Amino acid sequence: TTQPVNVTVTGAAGQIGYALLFRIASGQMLGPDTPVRLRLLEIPQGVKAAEGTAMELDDCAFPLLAGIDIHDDPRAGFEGANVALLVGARPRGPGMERADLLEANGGIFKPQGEAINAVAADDVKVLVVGNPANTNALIAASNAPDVPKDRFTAMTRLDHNRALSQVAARAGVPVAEVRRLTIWGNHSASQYPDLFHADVAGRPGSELAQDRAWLLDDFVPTVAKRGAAIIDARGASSAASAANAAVDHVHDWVLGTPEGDWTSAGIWSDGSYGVPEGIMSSFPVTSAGGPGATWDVVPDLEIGELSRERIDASVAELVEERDAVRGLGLI
Ligand code: NAX
Repeated sequence: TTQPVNVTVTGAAGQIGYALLFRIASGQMLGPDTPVRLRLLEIPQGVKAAEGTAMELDDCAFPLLAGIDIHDDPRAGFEGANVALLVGARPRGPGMERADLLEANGGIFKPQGEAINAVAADDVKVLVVGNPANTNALIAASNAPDVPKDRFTAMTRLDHNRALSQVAARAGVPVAEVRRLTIWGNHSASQYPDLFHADVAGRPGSELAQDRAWLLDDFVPTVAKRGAAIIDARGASSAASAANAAVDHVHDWVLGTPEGDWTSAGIWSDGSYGVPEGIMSSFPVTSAGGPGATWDVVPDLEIGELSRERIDASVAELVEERDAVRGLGLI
């Protein structure tokens, strides 16, 4: 294809935006043959900083970058979007209750869902990064009735990549030799990184999982609480690794997951694995790539008792969040 792909990035002036835009413009997200046109969507206070980032993008002279425009109105920002990365969100402020957080984000993701419904391209693919990512994705999808639900996704790829890295380190193998890990549930501390089906340099992940103390007191909490550990060490939340995960997610969705492997993504549940239909939960997924590519849940995995409990607990949290945003009239 020589026709540029329209990529809208919200929160473009934020720290993830700064790490993300250059990767997209260089071709790392959609491949080396696909030109991109960037649409940056910010709130009015973020527009000037976004203009600065756009100047730097110009100064990279990326051969694949066909143009950049900047908007503070969602109807303009999502016009013709083929790929939409919803990064900007309202962070939890001091003393803010969960209901306040969900309501504040509803004020962002409801109008963005409506705008996507009205003006995005027919093939739009949406990735929600801004937290609480799963429920923000649910709000956006629910307010875009004409867009198939499977076009809306929430990012758990950073959790997935964190889990790959932890397993590789534990097993003493290169990270490229770890396959078929799964993040289940919510992108929150309740998430469940599952290595029972993994292939760790040719050995079953269940072997590593036999060390229950390591599994439950080290691996699972290290992955689930990695975001907090980064904030503690860096004095700022994950940015480059989050941007990298967003690039990976869209890359694999559009171009396909590697043969013999899968990845993790928050998707609209179709009821698979006992996860109630109509919540945005993370599953093991593959994509065949190409036009009209969808995330397909990996079928027929055997879920043991330990995994079942952990998945159910994270899913219960998602159901609570769904009920809360339903109560607020956001979905
Ligand atoms: P920043 O605060 O650096 O940037 C956010 C940007 O979004 C700001 O420039 C702000 O002006 C803009 N913004 C706010 N409301 C907007 C709206 N309605 N329309 C357009 N832009 C808007 O945050 P950053 O560190 O970039 O993080 C962005 C989001 O990613 C946060 O919600 C964060 O919690 C979330 N994360 C999600 C991760 C995941 O794995 N799903 C991991 C990393 C990150 O924590």
